[in-house]
This record gives sequence, C-alpha cells and structure tokens, in this order.
Amino acid sequence: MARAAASPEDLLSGAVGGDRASLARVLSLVERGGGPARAVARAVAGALDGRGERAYTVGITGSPGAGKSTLTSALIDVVRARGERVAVLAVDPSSPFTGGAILGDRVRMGDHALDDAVFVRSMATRGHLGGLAVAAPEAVRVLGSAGFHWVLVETVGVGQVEVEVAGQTDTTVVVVNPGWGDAVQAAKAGLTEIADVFVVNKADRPGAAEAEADLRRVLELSGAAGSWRPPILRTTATRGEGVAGVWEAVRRHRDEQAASGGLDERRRRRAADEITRLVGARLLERSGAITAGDRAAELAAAVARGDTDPWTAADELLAAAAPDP
Ligand SMILES: Nc1nc2c(ncn2[C@@H]2O[C@H](COP(=O)(O)OP(=O)(O)OP(=O)(O)O)[C@@H](O)[C@H]2O)c(=O)[nH]1
Ligand SMILES: [Mg+2]
Repeated sequence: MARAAASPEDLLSGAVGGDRASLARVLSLVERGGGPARAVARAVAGALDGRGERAYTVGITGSPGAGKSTLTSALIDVVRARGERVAVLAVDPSSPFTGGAILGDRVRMGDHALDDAVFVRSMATRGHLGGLAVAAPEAVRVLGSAGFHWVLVETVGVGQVEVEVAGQTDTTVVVVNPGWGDAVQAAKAGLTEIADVFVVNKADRPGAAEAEADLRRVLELSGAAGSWRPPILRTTATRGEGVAGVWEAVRRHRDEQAASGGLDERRRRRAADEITRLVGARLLERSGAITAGDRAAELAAAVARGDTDPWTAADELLAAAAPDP
C-alpha cells in the first residue's frame, strides 16, 4: 500500500487533530506491534506531555453472549446525551483477525456510525510481543489523545487474557445473566475480584433476583475490603432499561476514586503491570534468540552425551549473549 508512507508520528498528529482515518491507522500499528507500535507509544507520551491519561476507561466484561455489546451500545446513547465523546475498543483475544465474532458487534454499534463523537474499533491478537495485554492499554492512550473522554473496553469471552485486559481499566463492569449459576461462573473466572460494578442483564428473563442474590453471596464470601462496595444493577439492555443507572454507578465510582486518590494509585499499578509484561515479553524473545544458534545445538548434544550439564550450558550461552538492543 502506497499510503503506508506516513510515519507513526504524522498519523498520530492527524488522529489528535480529529482525522478518523489516521486514528484507525494508528490503532492498526499498535495492534501489529513491533517498531511502529513503539514509535506510536513514544509519540503518544509526547502528545500527553505529562498531563496523564486523558480518557477514563470502563471495562465491560462477562460471559459470552451476556449482552456486553448491547449494553455498550446503550451506554453510548447515555454518554452522547450528555454531550461527551466516547470510543469503544472491542477486544477479542481468540480471533486471529479483526472480524469474525466481532462483526456482529460492529453491526449493532453501527447505529452510531455517522456520529463524529463516537468511534468503535475491534482489536484482535496478532501474536506479537506481549499481545493484547500490551496493545489494548496503548490503544486506550491513543484514543484519549484523540480527544475521547471515555473509552469503553469490551472483552469477549472469559479467559485469562480477557480478565487481564478488562481489569486494566479505571472502572470494570462485570455483566452476568439470570439463571444457572452465571454469577458463580463469573466468580470462578476471577471476574468478581475485578468488578467495580455488577450488571445483571436480561432482567426481562426469570431468575434476575436469584442472580443478584448469588452475586451478593459471592461478594460477602470474598470479603472485599475498601470503601467502595460494588453495586449490583439490573438491566434490560435491548430496551435500554436500567442503563442510565449503570452509567451513574460508573460515574460515582470515578468520583469516589478521584477523591480518595485511588484512581492515581490504580493507574500507577497498571503502568507497573504493563512494564512488567513488556520486560517479560522481551526477555522471552531474547531467550529464543540466545538458544537458537549453532553453539546452543552443540551444547545440547554435549548435555545429551553427558559431557556437560544444562546449567553450565545455560551459563555459557547467557555469558556470550549480546545485550538487549
Ligand atoms: N432478552 C434479552 N436479550 C438480550 C438482552 N441484552 C442482550 N440480549 C441479547 O443477547 C444476545 C447477545 O447479546 P450481545 O450484546 O451480542 O452479547 P455479548 O456479551 O456482546 O456477546 P459476545 O460479544 O459474543 O460475548 C443478543 O441476541 C441480544 O439481543 C436483554 O436485556 N434481554
Ligand atoms: Mg459482544
């Protein structure tokens, strides 16, 4: 593609200036990882210029089909009614492509396609350094520097990566459904630990009160400390019922955290996690390179023959390794 000539820095300036095509391309760079993603990260930090993260991030997570996208779409309406700009990052760790399962989300959120103050983007793993756990927070920073007040991060599924990504937000909303122990499943997946707000969606179906009671029990058992007690709200997202209440709870959580200093602390912890993840990913990459050469093969043969031991072999390879560039 001839268009690929624009530098990450130029694209970011375009995005900050409100150009949606540039914003989409910057996010693709972040998604793909490598050198360009690194250049974007540096440029974003330059654009933020010590003013800190500009977007407030809200994670929306829960079991597949719980109604996360429907709720997210309804939340967009609530935010827009207040005149604020909102972006959605739909994160799908399982899909190697941007598309697939996410496509339905796109269609549903397509109601907002003509609104300049709404931006919806899917992100899938590309198997690069650090994966989505590294790309998603960077994408959030990009969206913040592009002037979105709020970024809603919807994660699909309930694996470890989803919990990780969902927990990397300022407020985390966990969505469960009425019926067969969905709340207990959420607890098993580690979701109740990261929840700041619970939503029992599909409250038009039987069993909403039971799901709420299940959640209360789980919360009591976990004995979560701290001043914030996660509220449990019921919604029928398809009809927009209860959705304004969810947003109100998110805003209350934000205000409470901002007042207590908890938000800054949470963001510092998140940044520390991000750095740790990057260091780990880079060390892993390095170890792959260090153990790939001819000498490594010779040493493996020597260990197999009993001429040396694996510890000594590892020492030799590490001592000979070039430092990380
Ligand atoms: N009855 C009822 N159905 C709902 C409600 N909210 C969502 N649904 C339906 O549940 C189905 C799944 O909704 P989605 O919003 O796609 O759920 P999701 O959690 O985003 O699904 P994944 O992203 O695939 O995990 C759709 O058919 C929705 O119309 C609700 O409040 N009541
Ligand atoms: Mg969805």
